[in-house]
Amino acid sequence: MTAFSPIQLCDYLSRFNPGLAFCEPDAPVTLDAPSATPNDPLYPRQTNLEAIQVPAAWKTGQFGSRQVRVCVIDTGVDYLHPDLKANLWMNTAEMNGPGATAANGYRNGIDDDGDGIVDDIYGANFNVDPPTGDCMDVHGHGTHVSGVIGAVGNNALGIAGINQEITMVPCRFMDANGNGSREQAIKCMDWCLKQNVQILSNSWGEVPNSLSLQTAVATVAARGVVFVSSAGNDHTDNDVQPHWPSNLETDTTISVAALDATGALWSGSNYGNMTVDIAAPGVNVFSTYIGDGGVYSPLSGTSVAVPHVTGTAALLLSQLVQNGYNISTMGPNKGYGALIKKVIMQSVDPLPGGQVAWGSLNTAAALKKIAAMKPGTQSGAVADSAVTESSSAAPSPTPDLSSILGALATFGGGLGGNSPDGPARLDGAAGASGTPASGAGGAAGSQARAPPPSIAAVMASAAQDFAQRISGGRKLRSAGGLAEALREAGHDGRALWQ
Ligand SMILES: [Ca+2]
Ligand SMILES: [Ca+2]
Ligand SMILES: [Ca+2]
Repeated sequence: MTAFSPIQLCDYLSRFNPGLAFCEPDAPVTLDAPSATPNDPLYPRQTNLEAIQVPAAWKTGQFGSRQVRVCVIDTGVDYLHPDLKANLWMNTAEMNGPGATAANGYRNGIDDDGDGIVDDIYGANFNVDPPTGDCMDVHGHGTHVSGVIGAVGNNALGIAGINQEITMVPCRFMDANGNGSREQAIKCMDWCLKQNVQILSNSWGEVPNSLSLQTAVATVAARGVVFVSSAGNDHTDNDVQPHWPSNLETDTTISVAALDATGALWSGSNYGNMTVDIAAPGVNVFSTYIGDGGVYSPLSGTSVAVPHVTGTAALLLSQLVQNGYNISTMGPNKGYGALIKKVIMQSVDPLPGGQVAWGSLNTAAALKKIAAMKPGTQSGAVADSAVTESSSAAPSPTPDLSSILGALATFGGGLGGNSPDGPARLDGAAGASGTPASGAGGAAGSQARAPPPSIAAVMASAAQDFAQRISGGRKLRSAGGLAEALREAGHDGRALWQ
């Protein structure tokens, strides 16, 4: 059969459709399909991806999945950024509320999904009281982190995220200057869990430790949710001088140091043979930023290293989805956080010097370990004994974080279990020079108030219980371990403040 020319085709169609208003030649339809060599024009500047073997991971055909949800607990996200928008969460329950239309931005003034936030269409903002649904980033930090995790890939625009497809859920707890508090961060964790996320990305730190923080992180771990956090930018040893929350140790928490462009530990990064798990690129990393029309910028710090681990964890979960796993963390399911941590730690490249517990992140090696893993089968490539933490125990009742917050709120004022609430600090907002950010905060809050003993006792007991459950009865890694932190917190909460 001879192919019609466009004009012949028009003639042909017109014969049978006298009312035909117009016709035009067909053209191939192109999708923004992911690619192992994405066409994003700034991709050549993303040497950070090559450093952790992301292109090799993509070559296996794994580019991420919309079914994987990552909460970015930070300064918010520019949800209008053209290179992020398609990979951001949108709350369909709020969008389908009565009277919610595109014209009013789906804002009907009602908390349609009952998660405590009115019109949280793109995310939530706990930096203000009462919290709102406005998670727009007016700082830049959260937008940068998000781009590393999941900027839209192969859309001929900007950069590609480690996950070319993903669902990112922004929770803002910091203001335009990068100031937030531990209490606000815990509220974000609580809200994020309600959205059935599988990973929490935390590029902040230097908050005072407390039973409330420990309990919150333990609750995250009990749900099987991965908790990635930054080791800090003071070039200090976290084994000696604890950094929170990164020093909290569970089977799903990962503390991240930063590497420079040569693959050595960045001169500003905190370290710790016992308390820092892994290192990832953190100097002059190019990613999305705030600004009109879609802006990009380099940043440095352990903050920037975190999303490399977060993004890798998300890519692994996408592979599990593809292999038939149900990765939901909603009860009665328990997520795969412990497995994901184990796989990432057992796939590192060596980092000489013992500056971190495991080594440098290798995304392709981690993905390879689980490529053939199927539900109900033993994970042959993953050694059970190589990580100090226990493997996932049987599903246990999930504590409700909001009830913990409610109990603590009765203390009045800040949410301190043993120490006052204090400012949280971004672990890295440095510019292209790679110098560490001085950050905000660093000063302790008001004098510690002794909480009512009865509630404190209940909290201690609950946290001990979580620690016991998570450790499976085994001793957690020593310095910075949750059990140790609990003991120290019971001794003197203020001693834990940096
Ligand atoms: Ca809501
Ligand atoms: Ca609504
Ligand atoms: Ca892009």
